Amino acid sequence: MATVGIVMGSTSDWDVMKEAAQICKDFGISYSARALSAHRTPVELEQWMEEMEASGCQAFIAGAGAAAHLAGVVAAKTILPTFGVPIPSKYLKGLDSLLAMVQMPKGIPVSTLAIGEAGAANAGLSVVAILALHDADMKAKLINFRATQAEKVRNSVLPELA
Ligand code: RP5
Repeated sequence: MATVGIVMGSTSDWDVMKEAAQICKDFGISYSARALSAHRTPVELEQWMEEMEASGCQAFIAGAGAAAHLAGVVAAKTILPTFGVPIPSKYLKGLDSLLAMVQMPKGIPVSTLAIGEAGAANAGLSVVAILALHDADMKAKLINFRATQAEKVRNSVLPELA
């Protein structure tokens, strides 16, 4: 049983998508991460999603690059919240991925985050926020995360001019 399903179009996406997995780990949320493609392995993607839903998954995070339709396909197959992470692509640097994900037609939403690592981490944090709605322990962890982050900024010191 995994609470979050993290899927990406290729193993080459893992360097970015591991940020989402790290957030899940840090907050004690179980996850299952797989490289499954909407166009290379559509049957396996559907099977994995069915297994995830049957075992209590509560949200999906999907990362893909270039013609990044994976998150849209995932969203089409579930009513669970689906977050999309645009992966930086070789030639268009992820702008293609971002536009493909964020321009979903009305009716099947993909909640799309920023391109790259920040987007992947924020997808994880978005799932944390959803779980925190009905989980006091998760809510406390998220408040503590924000406080720690703010404290780092408060304590930061800019370098002196030469
Ligand atoms: C997309 O094509 C994947 O999500 C990946 O970002 C991109 C390149 O895949 P590989 O050629 O590295 O497998 O489907």
